Amino acid sequence: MSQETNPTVREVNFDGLVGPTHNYSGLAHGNVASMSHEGLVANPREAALQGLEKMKSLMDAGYAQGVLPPQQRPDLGALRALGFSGSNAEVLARAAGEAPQLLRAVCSASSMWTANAGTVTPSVDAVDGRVHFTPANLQSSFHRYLEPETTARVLGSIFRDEAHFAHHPVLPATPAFSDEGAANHTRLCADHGEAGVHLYVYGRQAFGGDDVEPRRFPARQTLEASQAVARQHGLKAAQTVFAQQHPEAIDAGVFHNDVIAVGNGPVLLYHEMAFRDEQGTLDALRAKMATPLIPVRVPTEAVSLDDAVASYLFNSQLLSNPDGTMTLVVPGECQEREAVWRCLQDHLLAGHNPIAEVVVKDVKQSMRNGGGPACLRLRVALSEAERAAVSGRVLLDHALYGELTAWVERHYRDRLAPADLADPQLAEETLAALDELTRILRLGDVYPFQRC
Ligand code: SUG
Repeated sequence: MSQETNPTVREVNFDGLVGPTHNYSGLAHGNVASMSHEGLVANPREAALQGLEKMKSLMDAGYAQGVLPPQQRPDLGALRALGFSGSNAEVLARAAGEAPQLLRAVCSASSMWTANAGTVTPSVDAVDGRVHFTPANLQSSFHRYLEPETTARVLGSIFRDEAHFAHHPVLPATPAFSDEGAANHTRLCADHGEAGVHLYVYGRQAFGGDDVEPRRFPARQTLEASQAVARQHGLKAAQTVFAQQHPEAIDAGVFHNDVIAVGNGPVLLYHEMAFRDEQGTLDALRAKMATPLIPVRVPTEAVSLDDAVASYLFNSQLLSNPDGTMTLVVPGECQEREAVWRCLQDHLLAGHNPIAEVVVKDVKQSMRNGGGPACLRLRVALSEAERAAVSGRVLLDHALYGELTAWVERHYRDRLAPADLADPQLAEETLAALDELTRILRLGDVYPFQRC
């Protein structure tokens, strides 16, 4: 590692702004919420405002908050590449008539879940003292495979100062290197500015091994992908632990590790079914961490896998407070399940661990597509100098919050059904809104329609 500890490092949560085409198309196989809400009428305006409200309340509580823009949807370039031609309106009409599933995929607002945007290694852990980024290839579904190109451009634009930030290529978009980013990566450490150990959780091995694969739903992360990201970032064996996700959890709808575990600092909050080898995973972490691991285990008898998936208890944000305590930001659905709410009160808050506060947030619009508070954010630990080197206007303050809220209210619809996606007016509205957004966020021309 290049540096000693750096006390100025803080975790910045970069939340994805929900895009104007947010809808329920049931695109995500293995994601129970997405599959069961297919066809519902979505409210993109409410979705974006719920996300902004979460960002604002965390900013007001003193946490560093950033924002990442949505992607260009419909992705007309993707439709053209698949052989649909003519004007934008003709391309949309042809896709709607001949391949409605493709139209739905190119309209997904899935880039809101920035925990899948990529994997980040803070500078304190990197040999060259820079923050390292790899955008996730998201190759396991077509609608998400469309994201990494723009993600790379957005991350490259915001973290463009080469003295502080290093960007790596997206892994080959093929099943062997299936990568879903930070949703399967947890950094454990004492304070954010101290050396950390990186826990990578994978669902299957591409090139053999003794893994037992899920039978019902796909495993979206491979060991080989996680190893490649760690290698790109220059991490040594002493800094990494690779653990297999429990296949039964994947089959119950746990399509990412962040649906069943969340870590921050030395705390790892997890369900007993999170890892195939629970004890081996904890032992490996303990052997490599410089500070004692604080495992907070939730047994099945307290919260069943079904309750964990339905409530997204583990898709909470675990945030560090200056007094050493931690705050858990849970989705409103946790209040609706008695066992989960009881676990929060009796097991987590009353237990012997740093979790001292539970904050409930309503992100229902995102939750219906399987995205809770933790899916909506990409954690980037940055030193004071690195925060100063961030380009664009993406660190939230009250003025930016006000402008983004007004922008959403000006441009977003409050009703969107899958059948509305063919409306050429929706595409026009969206492009106009995004063009304005790049000016608000001072990002430059990151969208394909601005570059042709
Ligand atoms: O990849 N849902 C996303 C949810 C991602 C949640 N992210 C984390 N757990 N970190 C997914 O399954 C549904 C989109 C739709 O059906 O329109 C979707 O892509």
